[in-house]
Amino acid sequence: MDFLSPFRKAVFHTTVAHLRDLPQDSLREVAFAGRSNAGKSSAINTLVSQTRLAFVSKTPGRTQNLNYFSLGDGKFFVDLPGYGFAKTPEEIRGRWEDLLAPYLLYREPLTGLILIMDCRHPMTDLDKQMIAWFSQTGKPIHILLSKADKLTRQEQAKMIRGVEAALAEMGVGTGVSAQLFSSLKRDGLAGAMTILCDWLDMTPEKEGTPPSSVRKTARIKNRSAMGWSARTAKKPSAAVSSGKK
Ligand SMILES: Nc1nc2c(ncn2[C@@H]2O[C@H](COP(=O)(O)OP(=O)(O)OP(=O)(O)O)[C@@H](O)[C@H]2O)c(=O)[nH]1
Ligand SMILES: [Mg+2]
Repeated sequence: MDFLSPFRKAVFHTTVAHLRDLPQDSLREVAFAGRSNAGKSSAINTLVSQTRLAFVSKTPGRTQNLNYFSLGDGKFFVDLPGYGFAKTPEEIRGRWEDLLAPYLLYREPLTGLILIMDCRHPMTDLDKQMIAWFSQTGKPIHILLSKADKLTRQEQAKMIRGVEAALAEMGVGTGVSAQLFSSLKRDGLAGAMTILCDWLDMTPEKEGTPPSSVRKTARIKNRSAMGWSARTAKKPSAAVSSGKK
C-alpha cells in the first residue's frame, strides 16, 4: 500500500541530555526504544517518509540523547538511545538513572512506547526487562519486529509464534502488541501508523493528504452531499465556463 504519511511534516526539534531540557510544550509524544542497531532511527525515517530525519548509523550506539522530532500541533516522536551498548557499566547506570528511567516513568505527555527488536534476535533479556519495567506505567507498548525482510515467510511465522509465547510467559496483558516491520521494504507501515495515530490522537485522513485519486473522489462526494454540482449552480463556475469556450 502506498500513501502519504500523516507524519511527513516531521522536523528535528531538539536533543535532550538532561531532564531539565525536556520540551515544555509537548501535548503527546511516543518514544522509540530498543537495542542498539535494532533499527529505531530507520523506523522513524520510514514512518515519516523521509530518508534522513533520524540519523541512521552503521556504528551501534550512536544515538546517545533523547532526540525530539516535531510532528506539529504539540506532537512528537522521541528517538531514545539504544540499550545493550555502552562503554562502561557506570555509563549505562548513569544515563539510565539520570535520564531514561525518570523520563520513561514520569513523562506525562508520553502516551506509549514503540519497542523495536531485530526480528532475528527478538525478546532478549534486556527487551524483556524493558517490557516488564515500562508496563508498570500502565501505558501501552507496541513491538516492531524490524528487518523482517531478512527472514522468509516461514521464518517470520515461527518467530512471531516465539514472541507471542514469550509475551504470554511474561504474563503481559493486552497493553503489549507486536507486528512485523521492514524499513527497507516498507512492510508493516500501515499497521504501525494506525497505532501511532491512535496514541497521538491524530486522524490519518485529516492530518495526511490522501493520494490525488482518493482526493478527487472525496471532493466529488462532498459536492453531492452539499447538493452542489456544476449543472445546478446558479452562477456559471469557472470549470463550466472554461469548458464551453
Ligand atoms: N535489511 C534491513 N536493514 C535495516 C532495516 N532497518 C534498519 N536496518 C539497518 O540496520 C542498521 C541500524 O539501523 P538504525 O536505524 O541506525 O538502528 P538504531 O536502532 O537507530 O541504532 P542506534 O541508534 O545505534 O541504537 C543500519 O545499517 C540500517 O540500514 C530494515 O528494515 N531492513
Ligand atoms: Mg538510532
